[in-house]
Amino acid sequence: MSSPENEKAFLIGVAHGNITKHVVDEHLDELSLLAETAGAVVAGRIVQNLDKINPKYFLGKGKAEQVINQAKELDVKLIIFDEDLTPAQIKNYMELADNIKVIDRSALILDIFKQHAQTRESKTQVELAYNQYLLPRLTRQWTHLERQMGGIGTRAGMGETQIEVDRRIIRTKISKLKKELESIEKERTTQSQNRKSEFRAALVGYTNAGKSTLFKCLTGSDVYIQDQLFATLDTTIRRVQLSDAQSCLLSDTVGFIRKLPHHLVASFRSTLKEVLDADLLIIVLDLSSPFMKDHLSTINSVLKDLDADKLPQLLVLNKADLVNNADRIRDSINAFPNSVAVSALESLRIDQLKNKILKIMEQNFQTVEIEIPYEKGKIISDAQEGVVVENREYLETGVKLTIRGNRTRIEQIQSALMP
Ligand SMILES: Nc1nc2c(ncn2[C@@H]2O[C@H](COP(=O)(O)OP(=O)(O)OP(=O)(O)O)[C@@H](O)[C@H]2O)c(=O)[nH]1
Ligand SMILES: [Mg+2]
Repeated sequence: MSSPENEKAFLIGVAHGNITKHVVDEHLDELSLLAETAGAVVAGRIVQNLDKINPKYFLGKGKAEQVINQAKELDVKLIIFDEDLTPAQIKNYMELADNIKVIDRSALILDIFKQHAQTRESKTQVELAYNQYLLPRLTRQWTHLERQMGGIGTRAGMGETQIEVDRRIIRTKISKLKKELESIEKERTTQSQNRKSEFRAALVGYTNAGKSTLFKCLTGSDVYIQDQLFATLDTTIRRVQLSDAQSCLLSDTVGFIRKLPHHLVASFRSTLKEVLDADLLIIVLDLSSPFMKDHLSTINSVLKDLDADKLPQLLVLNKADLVNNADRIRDSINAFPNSVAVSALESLRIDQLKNKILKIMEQNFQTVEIEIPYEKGKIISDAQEGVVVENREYLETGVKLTIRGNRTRIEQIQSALMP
């Protein structure tokens, strides 16, 4: 099996319809990062203008042959299309290209997910998405390639067990994975029920925007941070202390990307929906990226797809330390009404962010007065946890407290006082 570290790759982008060459170039920059994250070395990129998509090779036949020949000359073993290829197109390329693998963006993203999955849940999710992607693409050539070459785009799923050429086996595998996922999800739902009484915020954003770095900065928890796409696949939930009296729960989860393969969105749907069942979405954007606005629209369309577009949002413009131009920072803050510019890496303006979260949290705060008899000493101390004590008065028979806090916490305290 070839080592993925030295897999030389060509990237192919196509300008057609209203997609200009300039846009294709930007998309290829991103594809290049994806390829590097998967372990490839990008040896070149080809941007092709097309009036009409050729059903057989996506590109015209002449161009397709030219690309393959160029690849052979430069000892390139992997060709990656930014566009989705149909199963038939992949098959045609396999016939044309001998030992050169031709894959699309979805296969590349799936490969990265496969490499980065850590827990049983994410491994099962990725495995399911991969097998669903593979099923219509399963051909003799594919299994031949997988066995002969391995590496990027063929690593996931099959490989080890050679006889899995039969679609029936893949189908059985898919239904088994689905069942397994259901049972993992059940366990997780039980755990999450216990957190319902707390204010929950979720970090959401484009991959590599700095969500995990911000998570670490806010919670002190040592999560995995890398200058890589999809470093995080699994969700982590920790507490953030927002002020002396107030805290909330914060989650860090998988990032989004343009054209996230729909099998992956489907597999991760339940995890994502649970994370997004929050009181506040903290959208993390990379202020230093020229594509920040595109990233935001990708995020919003995934959120819409997951029915989470109506939740309160707070925009965090991260990596402000990389932007030297103060005007640009100010313009961006003005352009996005509910936003704050921070540097998670250098812990800049994190207090301002915490205050903003606190303000949103306080919108659903209540202030109540309660009287607790002195003999209920434990309740007296419990009632001052997780709330702001605005006034404390010592009466003859007990303490009168004026407390302010989130509705659920106040209700908990009140019910503890019920006879
Ligand atoms: N200069 C600078 N770099 C940052 C900042 N925040 C994060 N980074 C860097 O950006 C890269 C990605 O950071 P992560 O925190 O892993 O990003 P993420 O959004 O969790 O990414 P995925 O989990 O891969 O989707 C790392 O190299 C970080 O060190 C920041 O405020 N300033
Ligand atoms: Mg991360």
